[in-house]
Formats: sequence, structure tokens, C-alpha cells
Amino acid sequence: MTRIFTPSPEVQEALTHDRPVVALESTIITHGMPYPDNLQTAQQVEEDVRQAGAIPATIAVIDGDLRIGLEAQTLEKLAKSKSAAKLSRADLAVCMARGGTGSTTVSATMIAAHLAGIKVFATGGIGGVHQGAEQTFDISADLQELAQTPVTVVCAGAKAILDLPKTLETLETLGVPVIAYGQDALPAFWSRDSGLPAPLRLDDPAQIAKAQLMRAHLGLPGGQLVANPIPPRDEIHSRILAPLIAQAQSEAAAQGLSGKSVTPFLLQRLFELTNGQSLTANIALIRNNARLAAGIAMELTAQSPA
Ligand code: PSU
Ligand code: MN
Repeated sequence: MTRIFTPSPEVQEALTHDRPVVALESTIITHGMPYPDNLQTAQQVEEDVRQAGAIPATIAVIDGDLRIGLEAQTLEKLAKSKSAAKLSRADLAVCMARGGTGSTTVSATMIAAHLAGIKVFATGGIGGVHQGAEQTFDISADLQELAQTPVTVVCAGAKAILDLPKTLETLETLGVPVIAYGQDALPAFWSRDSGLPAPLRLDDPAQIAKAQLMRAHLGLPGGQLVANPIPPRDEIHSRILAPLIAQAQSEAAAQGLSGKSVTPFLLQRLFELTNGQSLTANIALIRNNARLAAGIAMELTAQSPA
């Protein structure tokens, strides 16, 4: 039987035996962090998933091949690549058809995870409705994906570079459950509290797994978004970030940036404007999300009928 994706031997083994697997995206590696921090973080996050009892599956397209789980050298090559495309739902098939290489965003990673039967995915922050979207129409494909692909995505909330109220409204319209983990407030990526209440709250991985299974029983399409606050010692308060974000945004506007280049530009500028502190926070939160995702994956395995 030929399949449209290629699992690594380790991921194949885990899926065959219904062991818990956590999908990981690769755009954060190619477009979200500088080398060599991106490679070290990707390796560390995989290790965090293993230590928490699950198998990591980093997803990317390599020479046209949709890989679920990357070998060590492949991960290293991707982390060093300056030419990898940033793939969302719209780009995935074209990249594969042309034999290209690209990293997967949240939307494309969800598609690949679902194809492989992986139900949980850890990332840093999802894309959302950008500030000024009423002019630019810049709304990430991640939101539509959550509405249609049944994968639980663990993130640290939406990045503070986005319009969070509009992002929440859009998710509500799309029927996506937004679940804060262990607190009432919606976390905002680098900060624990966005100042907005989260629509839903759950306090343990078993409940999150149960809600996902319930959604499937109800016949509802789509996934869940779990927003896990950054650990307290790594957070950057929104007071400090807000003016830096405003500066980065006006620079992006002055340069006339649009489309895929906006998010990577803003992340890179914040890295510079915070003297690297935004990167330290980003690494801490994604590791935190990987551990929670592994816990949810283990609960899903335990609660699923054999
Ligand atoms: N979160 C991060 N760093 C990133 C991203 C998310 O901490 O680089 C990536 C994800 O892959 C997400 C994408 O899907 O940014 C959203 O891009 P856009 O805003 O262009 O849809
Ligand atoms: Mn966009």
C-alpha cells in the first residue's frame, strides 16, 4: 500500500501499537527562530515529549516527501536551510508536487498529523487575526484549520502581535473550543494573561482528552485549541512588550510587508528589540506545551477503546 506520507520508523512503530504520539511543527524551526537556537530547541522539545512518555513526530516536506518524524540529520539540515518554504494548507500540495522542501505551519501540520492518525500537536503560538485585519484581511489559515481538522493543538495562546479579541471572535464563529489550561484568563504567548477571559477552562490533561473524544462522538469536525500559560519565571510582561510590538508593527507597515512574511518579520524584530529575551521565553513556552501535549496524548491512549 502506498501512502501519501512517510512516517519515521519510530513513529510508525508507535502508531502501529497505539502508543501516544505528539506532532510538532517545523515553521517555528525555519521561520520562527534563528540558527542554532532553532535546532537546539527542536531537539530539546523532542526530548521533552519523550521524557513525558510520548513519541515526538516533527513534520516537514523534504524533497516532495511528507515526513512524519524527522531523522536527526534531516532536522539539522532543515534548521540550517535558508530556502525552505513556509507551507500552510494552500501550499502543501504544490510543494509536494514539485518535489520541494518546506516547513509546515500549524494548518499544514494539523493536516499531516490527522492523515497519520496523530491526535495531539504542540506548538508555540498559533496564527490568528492580525491587527489592522479590517484593512489587510490578514487572517491566518490556522483558524480555519482548527474548525475542520480533528487535532488538539496545544499553544501558549495567540501571539500578542495579533488582535486577540478578533482572534477569539473568529474562533467562536468557527466553532473552535478555546480552552485555557489551569486558569481563567486567555494567555498571550510571552505573557500569562492577555487581560481577556478564556471562553473555556480545563485543569487536567484527562479532561482535555475526554472533551476531544466527546467531540468525535458528537460527530463534530474540527479540533480544540488549548492555551497553556508560559511558566511564570519566563514570562515577559505585556507592559514591556506592548511598545516594542507597536514599533515592530509600524516598521512592518512602513516596509509594506504582507502575507507570509509578516509573522517571521515581527518575531525577528521582537527578538532584536528584547535583546533575545523573546526567544528565551519562546523556547520555555514551547517546551512547556510539549510536556502538556504528551500528557494529553497519553490520556487519549488510555481513554480510547482498544
Ligand atoms: N508560533 C511561534 N513561531 C512561529 C509560528 C507560530 O512561536 O513561527 C508559526 C506557526 O507555524 C504558525 C505560523 O502556523 O507562524 C502562522 O503564520 P501566519 O501568521 O503567516 O499564518
Ligand atoms: Mn497571514
